[in-house]
Amino acid sequence: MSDQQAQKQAAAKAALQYIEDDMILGVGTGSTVNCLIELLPSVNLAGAVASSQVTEDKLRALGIEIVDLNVAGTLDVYIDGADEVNPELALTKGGGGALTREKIVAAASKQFVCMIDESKTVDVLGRGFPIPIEVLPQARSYVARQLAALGGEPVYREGFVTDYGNVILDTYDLDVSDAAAMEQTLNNIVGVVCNGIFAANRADVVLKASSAGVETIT
Ligand code: ABF
Repeated sequence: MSDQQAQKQAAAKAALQYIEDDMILGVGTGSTVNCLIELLPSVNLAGAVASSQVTEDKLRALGIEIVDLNVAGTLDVYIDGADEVNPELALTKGGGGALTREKIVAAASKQFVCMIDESKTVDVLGRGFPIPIEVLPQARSYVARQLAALGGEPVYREGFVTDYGNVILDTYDLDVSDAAAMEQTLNNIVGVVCNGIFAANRADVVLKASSAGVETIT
């Protein structure tokens, strides 16, 4: 097993302490979350709200009841991974393409617990990893021009369609030194459904695994 995989597993194990019996848990998407999902049979959940179809399918396969977010109401805890985390605990998410549903579940949760391995921490979002932007298919070209005008370099994620039938523009070179401001600027472009900067819905707790163990950052 690689060091990175071991760290993902360690972060997932540490996240278990935030889960209480009989709660409806918000469950994210990605390889770190997959480590958490493997551990969920050891806890007694009332159900789960899934942030993607892939996660939903994995939870169902374990016999965990899937609850519609509209029925669940406000969740106590949402646990997910991230592609990047900055010192203010703002995140880049959406490498797996599930950013819109992830942001909805994060917004509807009282506490967002984010599990990462040590490769995910950065000073400024968007310098290593592009910002994924979910766009209505018809607006793809228009939005790409607006992103270029902001100094970004959008790359169409070919062959990928989101759970909502939209497309993704992975955008390099945006100035994300003020994550909250850039999140808002991107939201204001007509045709953008959601962007992968999670500043308004930043993590409340980050569990960062490294070879030294798991650090809790708040
Ligand atoms: C999801 O999975 C995404 O928002 C993020 O892109 C990704 C993190 O992936 P992994 O845990 O596989 O590194 O949470």
